[in-house]
Amino acid sequence: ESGVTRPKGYNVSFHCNPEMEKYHFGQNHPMKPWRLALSKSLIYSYGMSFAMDNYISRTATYEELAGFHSTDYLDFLGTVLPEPVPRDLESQNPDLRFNLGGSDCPLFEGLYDYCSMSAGTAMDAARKICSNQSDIAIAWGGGLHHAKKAEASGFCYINDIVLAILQLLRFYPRVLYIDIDVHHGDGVEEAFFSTDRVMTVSFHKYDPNNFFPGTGALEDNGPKNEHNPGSHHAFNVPLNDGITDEQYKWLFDRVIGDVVAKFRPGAIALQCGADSLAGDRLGRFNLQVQGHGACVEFCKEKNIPMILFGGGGYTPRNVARAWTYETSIAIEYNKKIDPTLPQHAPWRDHFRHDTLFPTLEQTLGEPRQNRNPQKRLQEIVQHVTEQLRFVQA
Ligand code: ZLM
Ligand code: CA
Ligand code: ZN
Repeated sequence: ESGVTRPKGYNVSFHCNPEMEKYHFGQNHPMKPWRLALSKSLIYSYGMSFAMDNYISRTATYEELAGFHSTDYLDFLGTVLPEPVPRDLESQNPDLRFNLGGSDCPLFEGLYDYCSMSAGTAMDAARKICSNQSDIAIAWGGGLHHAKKAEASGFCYINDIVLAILQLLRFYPRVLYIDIDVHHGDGVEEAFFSTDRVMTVSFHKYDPNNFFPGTGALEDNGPKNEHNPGSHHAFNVPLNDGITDEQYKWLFDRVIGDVVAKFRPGAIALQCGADSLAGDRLGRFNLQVQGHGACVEFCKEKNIPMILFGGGGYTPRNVARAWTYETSIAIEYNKKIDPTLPQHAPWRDHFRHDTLFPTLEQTLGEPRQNRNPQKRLQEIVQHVTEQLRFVQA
Protein backbone atom coordinates (compact mmCIF):
# COMPACT_ATOMS: atom_id res chain seq x y z
CA GLU A 1 0.00 0.00 0.00
CA SER A 2 2.70 2.48 1.02
CA GLY A 3 4.96 1.50 -1.88
CA VAL A 4 7.99 1.30 0.39
CA THR A 5 10.50 -1.17 -1.03
CA ARG A 6 13.83 -2.51 0.22
CA PRO A 7 16.86 -0.50 -0.83
CA LYS A 8 18.86 -2.23 -3.56
CA GLY A 9 22.14 -3.82 -2.61
CA TYR A 10 22.17 -3.24 1.09
CA ASN A 11 20.38 -4.01 4.35
CA VAL A 12 18.93 -1.82 7.05
CA SER A 13 18.02 -3.28 10.44
CA PHE A 14 15.80 -1.71 13.08
CA HIS A 15 16.39 -2.61 16.72
CA CYS A 16 13.90 -1.81 19.45
CA ASN A 17 12.48 -3.11 22.70
CA PRO A 18 8.83 -2.11 23.15
CA GLU A 19 9.14 -2.66 26.91
CA MET A 20 11.44 0.38 27.13
CA GLU A 21 8.66 2.74 26.10
CA LYS A 22 6.75 2.01 29.32
CA TYR A 23 9.22 3.41 31.85
CA HIS A 24 8.81 6.78 33.59
CA PHE A 25 11.55 9.03 34.93
CA GLY A 26 8.95 10.76 37.12
CA GLN A 27 6.54 13.63 36.83
CA ASN A 28 7.70 16.46 34.58
CA HIS A 29 11.07 14.87 33.89
CA PRO A 30 12.11 15.92 30.36
CA MET A 31 13.17 12.39 29.33
CA LYS A 32 10.05 10.56 28.14
CA PRO A 33 10.62 6.99 26.96
CA TRP A 34 7.17 6.98 25.26
CA ARG A 35 8.68 9.20 22.54
CA LEU A 36 10.12 5.89 21.27
CA ALA A 37 6.59 4.52 20.86
CA LEU A 38 5.51 7.70 19.08
CA SER A 39 8.51 7.49 16.73
CA LYS A 40 8.05 3.82 15.95
CA SER A 41 4.35 4.30 15.32
CA LEU A 42 5.04 7.03 12.77
CA ILE A 43 7.78 4.96 11.10
CA TYR A 44 5.43 1.98 10.85
CA SER A 45 2.52 4.13 9.64
CA TYR A 46 4.63 5.13 6.66
CA GLY A 47 5.15 1.42 5.96
CA MET A 48 8.90 1.60 6.43
CA SER A 49 9.13 -1.66 8.36
CA PHE A 50 8.76 -3.47 5.03
CA ALA A 51 12.10 -2.11 3.91
CA MET A 52 14.06 -3.19 6.99
CA ASP A 53 14.88 -6.24 9.10
CA ASN A 54 13.00 -5.59 12.34
CA TYR A 55 14.27 -6.99 15.62
CA ILE A 56 13.05 -6.89 19.17
CA SER A 57 16.31 -6.76 21.08
CA ARG A 58 17.16 -8.88 24.04
CA THR A 59 18.30 -7.10 27.19
CA ALA A 60 22.06 -6.74 27.67
CA THR A 61 23.54 -9.05 30.31
CA TYR A 62 25.44 -7.93 33.39
CA GLU A 63 28.65 -9.24 31.79
CA GLU A 64 28.02 -7.18 28.69
CA LEU A 65 27.43 -4.00 30.71
CA ALA A 66 30.64 -4.76 32.62
CA GLY A 67 32.48 -4.46 29.29
CA PHE A 68 32.62 -0.74 30.13
CA HIS A 69 31.02 -0.08 33.52
CA SER A 70 32.53 -0.89 36.91
CA THR A 71 30.97 -3.79 38.79
CA ASP A 72 30.59 -1.57 41.91
CA TYR A 73 28.39 0.76 39.91
CA LEU A 74 26.42 -2.02 38.22
CA ASP A 75 25.82 -3.79 41.54
CA PHE A 76 24.47 -0.60 43.05
CA LEU A 77 22.35 0.15 39.96
CA GLY A 78 20.90 -3.35 40.18
CA THR A 79 19.90 -3.11 43.83
CA VAL A 80 18.83 0.51 44.48
CA LEU A 81 15.14 1.04 44.87
CA PRO A 82 13.18 4.19 44.19
CA GLU A 83 12.46 6.26 47.29
CA PRO A 84 8.90 5.82 48.57
CA VAL A 85 8.67 9.57 49.18
CA PRO A 86 10.07 11.70 46.35
CA ARG A 87 12.74 14.03 47.65
CA ASP A 88 12.42 17.72 46.93
CA LEU A 89 13.65 19.09 43.63
CA GLU A 90 17.21 20.32 44.08
CA SER A 91 17.99 18.62 47.40
CA GLN A 92 21.74 18.07 47.44
CA ASN A 93 21.78 14.75 49.19
CA PRO A 94 25.37 13.95 50.21
CA ASP A 95 24.54 10.23 49.99
CA LEU A 96 24.06 10.35 46.25
CA ARG A 97 26.28 7.47 45.24
CA PHE A 98 27.37 7.32 41.61
CA ASN A 99 25.29 10.48 41.00
CA LEU A 100 22.13 8.37 41.24
CA GLY A 101 18.89 9.63 42.73
CA GLY A 102 19.06 13.36 41.99
CA SER A 103 16.58 15.10 39.70
CA ASP A 104 18.59 14.51 36.49
CA CYS A 105 19.17 10.79 37.12
CA PRO A 106 16.29 9.72 39.35
CA LEU A 107 15.77 6.23 40.67
CA PHE A 108 12.62 4.80 39.18
CA GLU A 109 10.83 1.47 39.09
CA GLY A 110 12.70 -0.99 36.86
CA LEU A 111 15.66 1.33 36.27
CA TYR A 112 18.16 -1.50 35.80
CA ASP A 113 15.90 -3.24 33.26
CA TYR A 114 15.38 -0.02 31.33
CA CYS A 115 19.17 0.44 31.15
CA SER A 116 19.85 -3.10 29.98
CA MET A 117 17.16 -2.76 27.30
CA SER A 118 18.69 0.42 25.91
CA ALA A 119 22.12 -1.22 25.89
CA GLY A 120 20.62 -4.36 24.34
CA THR A 121 19.28 -2.44 21.31
CA ALA A 122 22.65 -0.77 20.74
CA MET A 123 24.67 -3.98 21.10
CA ASP A 124 22.34 -5.90 18.79
CA ALA A 125 22.77 -3.12 16.23
CA ALA A 126 26.56 -3.36 16.57
CA ARG A 127 26.51 -7.13 16.15
CA LYS A 128 24.48 -6.86 12.92
CA ILE A 129 27.08 -4.44 11.55
CA CYS A 130 30.01 -6.67 12.61
CA SER A 131 28.49 -9.74 10.97
CA ASN A 132 27.87 -7.78 7.75
CA GLN A 133 24.17 -8.57 7.99
CA SER A 134 23.36 -4.86 8.11
CA ASP A 135 24.89 -1.87 6.39
CA ILE A 136 22.88 0.52 8.54
CA ALA A 137 21.55 -0.56 11.94
CA ILE A 138 19.09 1.69 13.77
CA ALA A 139 18.78 1.84 17.58
CA TRP A 140 16.62 4.84 18.50
CA GLY A 141 16.43 3.54 22.09
CA GLY A 142 20.17 4.07 22.53
CA GLY A 143 22.41 7.11 22.35
CA LEU A 144 22.85 7.80 26.07
CA HIS A 145 26.20 9.57 25.68
CA HIS A 146 26.77 11.09 29.17
CA ALA A 147 27.04 7.88 31.23
CA LYS A 148 30.50 7.23 32.69
CA LYS A 149 32.27 4.03 33.76
CA ALA A 150 31.09 4.42 37.37
CA GLU A 151 28.64 7.32 37.25
CA ALA A 152 25.24 8.30 35.94
CA SER A 153 24.99 11.74 34.33
CA GLY A 154 22.45 13.83 32.43
CA PHE A 155 19.57 11.31 32.18
CA CYS A 156 22.09 8.58 31.17
CA TYR A 157 22.97 5.57 33.35
CA ILE A 158 24.54 3.08 30.96
CA ASN A 159 26.60 4.19 27.98
CA ASP A 160 25.16 1.98 25.25
CA ILE A 161 27.23 3.84 22.62
CA VAL A 162 30.53 2.95 24.28
CA LEU A 163 29.40 -0.68 24.54
CA ALA A 164 28.44 -0.74 20.85
CA ILE A 165 31.71 0.89 19.75
CA LEU A 166 33.70 -1.64 21.82
CA GLN A 167 31.87 -4.32 19.83
CA LEU A 168 32.71 -2.59 16.53
CA LEU A 169 36.39 -2.37 17.55
CA ARG A 170 36.61 -6.16 17.54
CA PHE A 171 36.12 -6.08 13.77
CA TYR A 172 37.10 -2.61 12.57
CA PRO A 173 40.51 -1.00 13.12
CA ARG A 174 39.03 2.51 13.27
CA VAL A 175 35.57 3.76 14.31
CA LEU A 176 34.28 7.30 13.88
CA TYR A 177 31.82 8.61 16.47
CA ILE A 178 29.67 11.61 15.50
CA ASP A 179 27.26 13.31 17.91
CA ILE A 180 24.60 15.82 16.79
CA ASP A 181 22.74 15.96 20.11
CA VAL A 182 22.64 19.57 21.39
CA HIS A 183 24.70 18.43 24.40
CA HIS A 184 28.41 17.52 24.40
CA GLY A 185 29.03 13.77 24.03
CA ASP A 186 31.35 13.78 27.06
CA GLY A 187 30.95 10.15 28.16
CA VAL A 188 31.93 8.73 24.78
CA GLU A 189 34.79 11.20 24.37
CA GLU A 190 36.15 10.27 27.81
CA ALA A 191 35.85 6.52 27.26
CA PHE A 192 38.03 6.66 24.12
CA PHE A 193 40.21 9.57 25.19
CA SER A 194 43.47 7.62 25.04
CA THR A 195 43.08 5.62 21.85
CA ASP A 196 43.67 6.49 18.21
CA ARG A 197 41.23 3.78 17.11
CA VAL A 198 38.17 5.90 17.86
CA MET A 199 37.78 9.48 16.72
CA THR A 200 34.97 11.40 18.44
CA VAL A 201 33.30 14.49 16.98
CA SER A 202 30.56 16.31 18.89
CA PHE A 203 28.55 19.31 17.71
CA HIS A 204 26.88 21.06 20.66
CA LYS A 205 25.71 24.19 22.37
CA TYR A 206 28.71 25.35 24.42
CA ASP A 207 28.49 27.69 27.37
CA PRO A 208 30.68 26.37 30.17
CA ASN A 209 28.72 28.08 32.95
CA ASN A 210 25.16 27.87 31.72
CA PHE A 211 24.71 24.78 29.60
CA PHE A 212 25.14 21.12 30.50
CA PRO A 213 27.67 19.50 30.74
CA GLY A 214 29.97 22.50 30.21
CA THR A 215 32.76 20.58 28.47
CA GLY A 216 33.64 20.37 24.76
CA ALA A 217 35.63 23.50 23.93
CA LEU A 218 37.08 23.87 20.43
CA GLU A 219 40.60 23.47 21.81
CA ASP A 220 39.84 20.15 23.52
CA ASN A 221 41.22 17.60 21.07
CA GLY A 222 42.23 14.77 23.38
CA PRO A 223 45.22 14.30 25.69
CA LYS A 224 47.63 17.24 25.59
CA ASN A 225 50.58 14.82 25.78
CA GLU A 226 51.62 14.22 22.16
CA HIS A 227 52.89 10.74 23.05
CA ASN A 228 49.40 9.62 24.02
CA PRO A 229 47.88 7.89 20.98
CA GLY A 230 44.55 9.61 21.69
CA SER A 231 45.89 13.12 21.13
CA HIS A 232 44.19 14.90 18.19
CA HIS A 233 41.47 12.22 18.12
CA ALA A 234 38.69 14.22 19.82
CA PHE A 235 36.95 17.03 17.96
CA ASN A 236 34.51 19.52 19.39
CA VAL A 237 32.30 21.95 17.53
CA PRO A 238 31.05 24.43 20.14
CA LEU A 239 28.04 26.42 18.95
CA ASN A 240 25.78 29.18 20.13
CA ASP A 241 22.00 29.58 20.24
CA GLY A 242 19.94 29.70 17.08
CA ILE A 243 22.15 27.95 14.50
CA THR A 244 20.27 27.32 11.24
CA ASP A 245 20.04 24.33 8.86
CA GLU A 246 22.25 26.07 6.27
CA GLN A 247 25.06 26.89 8.71
CA TYR A 248 24.92 23.51 10.39
CA LYS A 249 25.10 21.70 7.05
CA TRP A 250 28.00 23.88 5.91
CA LEU A 251 29.92 23.01 9.09
CA PHE A 252 28.96 19.35 9.24
CA ASP A 253 29.90 18.62 5.61
CA ARG A 254 33.30 20.32 5.93
CA VAL A 255 34.20 18.88 9.33
CA ILE A 256 32.95 15.35 8.73
CA GLY A 257 34.10 15.34 5.08
CA ASP A 258 37.68 16.13 6.14
CA VAL A 259 37.60 13.79 9.15
CA VAL A 260 36.38 10.82 7.06
CA ALA A 261 38.96 11.51 4.33
CA LYS A 262 41.82 11.58 6.83
CA PHE A 263 40.76 8.98 9.43
CA ARG A 264 39.20 6.47 6.97
CA PRO A 265 36.89 4.78 9.52
CA GLY A 266 35.71 1.23 8.97
CA ALA A 267 32.43 2.01 10.73
CA ILE A 268 30.50 5.10 11.86
CA ALA A 269 28.48 5.47 15.06
CA LEU A 270 26.13 8.45 14.65
CA GLN A 271 24.26 9.76 17.70
CA CYS A 272 21.15 11.55 16.40
CA GLY A 273 19.95 13.34 19.54
CA ALA A 274 16.87 15.31 18.46
CA ASP A 275 17.21 18.04 21.09
CA SER A 276 19.19 20.01 18.49
CA LEU A 277 15.88 20.66 16.69
CA ALA A 278 14.10 24.00 16.89
CA GLY A 279 11.42 24.06 19.55
CA ASP A 280 13.02 21.45 21.78
CA ARG A 281 12.19 21.83 25.49
CA LEU A 282 15.89 21.84 26.45
CA GLY A 283 17.58 22.77 23.15
CA ARG A 284 18.69 26.13 21.79
CA PHE A 285 19.12 25.63 18.06
CA ASN A 286 16.93 26.46 15.03
CA LEU A 287 17.47 23.17 13.19
CA GLN A 288 14.60 21.71 11.21
CA VAL A 289 13.90 18.06 10.45
CA GLN A 290 15.56 18.53 7.03
CA GLY A 291 18.80 19.98 8.45
CA HIS A 292 19.06 17.34 11.17
CA GLY A 293 18.45 14.63 8.57
CA ALA A 294 21.02 16.12 6.18
CA CYS A 295 23.72 14.93 8.62
CA VAL A 296 22.47 11.35 8.34
CA GLU A 297 22.29 11.69 4.55
CA PHE A 298 25.86 13.02 4.34
CA CYS A 299 27.17 10.08 6.40
CA LYS A 300 25.15 7.54 4.44
CA GLU A 301 26.67 8.75 1.18
CA LYS A 302 30.11 7.75 2.47
CA ASN A 303 29.05 4.09 2.11
CA ILE A 304 30.57 3.08 5.43
CA PRO A 305 28.70 0.67 7.74
CA MET A 306 26.83 2.77 10.27
CA ILE A 307 24.80 2.61 13.48
CA LEU A 308 22.18 5.30 14.06
CA PHE A 309 21.54 5.95 17.76
CA GLY A 310 18.85 8.10 19.37
CA GLY A 311 19.74 10.29 22.34
CA GLY A 312 18.19 13.50 23.60
CA GLY A 313 14.94 14.95 22.30
CA TYR A 314 12.41 16.53 24.64
CA THR A 315 9.57 17.62 22.39
CA PRO A 316 8.30 14.14 21.48
CA ARG A 317 6.35 15.11 18.34
CA ASN A 318 9.52 16.57 16.81
CA VAL A 319 11.66 13.66 17.96
CA ALA A 320 9.27 11.32 16.14
CA ARG A 321 9.42 13.45 12.97
CA ALA A 322 13.23 13.55 12.91
CA TRP A 323 13.78 9.86 13.59
CA THR A 324 11.08 8.95 11.06
CA TYR A 325 12.69 11.10 8.37
CA GLU A 326 16.12 9.67 9.25
CA THR A 327 14.81 6.12 9.01
CA SER A 328 13.51 7.04 5.53
CA ILE A 329 17.00 8.28 4.60
CA ALA A 330 18.51 4.96 5.71
CA ILE A 331 16.14 3.01 3.44
CA GLU A 332 16.44 5.59 0.62
CA TYR A 333 12.77 6.46 0.83
CA ASN A 334 13.36 10.10 1.75
CA LYS A 335 13.03 11.44 -1.80
CA LYS A 336 9.63 9.78 -2.14
CA ILE A 337 8.22 10.23 1.35
CA ASP A 338 4.85 11.97 1.61
CA PRO A 339 5.42 15.18 3.61
CA THR A 340 1.83 14.91 4.84
CA LEU A 341 1.62 12.59 7.84
CA PRO A 342 -0.25 9.32 7.11
CA GLN A 343 -4.02 9.69 7.64
CA HIS A 344 -4.15 6.56 9.78
CA ALA A 345 -1.13 7.33 11.99
CA PRO A 346 -1.99 6.79 15.66
CA TRP A 347 -1.81 9.97 17.77
CA ARG A 348 -1.95 11.99 14.54
CA ASP A 349 -3.49 14.92 16.43
CA HIS A 350 -0.58 14.88 18.82
CA PHE A 351 1.65 16.20 16.01
CA ARG A 352 -0.27 19.55 15.91
CA HIS A 353 0.57 20.08 12.24
CA ASP A 354 -0.09 17.33 9.69
CA THR A 355 3.33 17.68 8.09
CA LEU A 356 6.62 15.83 8.61
CA PHE A 357 8.43 19.12 7.98
CA PRO A 358 6.93 21.92 10.04
CA THR A 359 8.26 25.39 9.30
CA LEU A 360 10.20 27.31 11.95
CA GLU A 361 7.13 29.47 12.43
CA GLN A 362 5.01 26.36 13.06
CA THR A 363 7.44 24.92 15.62
CA LEU A 364 8.43 28.11 17.41
CA GLY A 365 6.20 31.01 16.58
CA GLU A 366 9.23 33.26 16.95
CA PRO A 367 12.57 31.70 15.85
CA ARG A 368 15.43 31.99 18.33
CA GLN A 369 17.98 34.67 17.52
CA ASN A 370 20.99 33.25 15.68
CA ARG A 371 24.17 33.93 17.65
CA ASN A 372 26.58 32.15 15.31
CA PRO A 373 28.47 34.60 13.09
CA GLN A 374 29.86 32.97 9.92
CA LYS A 375 33.34 34.20 10.91
CA ARG A 376 33.25 31.99 14.01
CA LEU A 377 32.15 28.97 11.99
CA GLN A 378 35.10 29.56 9.64
CA GLU A 379 37.44 29.60 12.63
CA ILE A 380 36.04 26.26 13.74
CA VAL A 381 36.63 24.70 10.33
CA GLN A 382 40.16 26.10 10.26
CA HIS A 383 40.93 24.69 13.70
CA VAL A 384 39.69 21.26 12.66
CA THR A 385 41.82 21.38 9.51
CA GLU A 386 44.91 22.24 11.58
CA GLN A 387 44.27 19.47 14.11
CA LEU A 388 43.76 16.91 11.35
CA ARG A 389 47.33 17.53 10.12
CA PHE A 390 48.51 15.71 13.26
CA VAL A 391 46.43 12.64 12.48
CA GLN A 392 48.32 9.78 10.85
CA ALA A 393 47.04 9.25 7.31
N1 ZLM B 1 18.72 20.47 37.63
N2 ZLM B 1 12.26 17.59 36.42
C1 ZLM B 1 20.80 15.92 28.53
C2 ZLM B 1 20.94 16.05 30.04
C3 ZLM B 1 20.80 17.46 30.54
C4 ZLM B 1 22.26 20.15 35.87
C5 ZLM B 1 20.42 21.83 36.43
C6 ZLM B 1 17.46 19.77 37.49
C7 ZLM B 1 17.40 19.57 33.05
C8 ZLM B 1 16.12 19.37 33.72
C9 ZLM B 1 14.51 16.94 36.03
C10 ZLM B 1 10.99 17.29 37.05
C11 ZLM B 1 21.09 14.28 26.60
C12 ZLM B 1 21.86 20.20 34.40
C13 ZLM B 1 19.06 21.14 36.36
C14 ZLM B 1 16.23 20.62 37.55
C15 ZLM B 1 21.15 20.22 38.12
C16 ZLM B 1 19.50 19.39 32.53
C17 ZLM B 1 13.29 16.73 36.62
C18 ZLM B 1 13.86 20.07 34.13
C19 ZLM B 1 13.67 18.96 34.97
O1 ZLM B 1 11.46 19.48 35.47
C20 ZLM B 1 12.39 18.70 35.63
C21 ZLM B 1 10.99 17.57 38.52
C22 ZLM B 1 14.71 18.06 35.17
C23 ZLM B 1 15.95 18.27 34.54
C24 ZLM B 1 15.08 20.26 33.50
N3 ZLM B 1 18.55 18.96 33.39
C25 ZLM B 1 17.67 20.38 31.95
N4 ZLM B 1 18.98 20.24 31.66
C26 ZLM B 1 20.93 18.96 32.53
C27 ZLM B 1 21.10 17.55 31.99
C28 ZLM B 1 20.85 14.48 28.09
O2 ZLM B 1 20.08 14.88 25.85
O3 ZLM B 1 22.31 14.86 26.17
C29 ZLM B 1 21.19 12.79 26.24
C30 ZLM B 1 20.02 11.96 26.57
N5 ZLM B 1 21.44 19.03 33.88
O4 ZLM B 1 21.90 21.22 33.74
C31 ZLM B 1 21.50 20.86 36.82
C32 ZLM B 1 22.89 21.22 36.54
C33 ZLM B 1 19.78 19.53 38.02
CA1 CA C 1 26.58 16.72 20.56
ZN1 ZN D 1 21.02 16.24 24.69
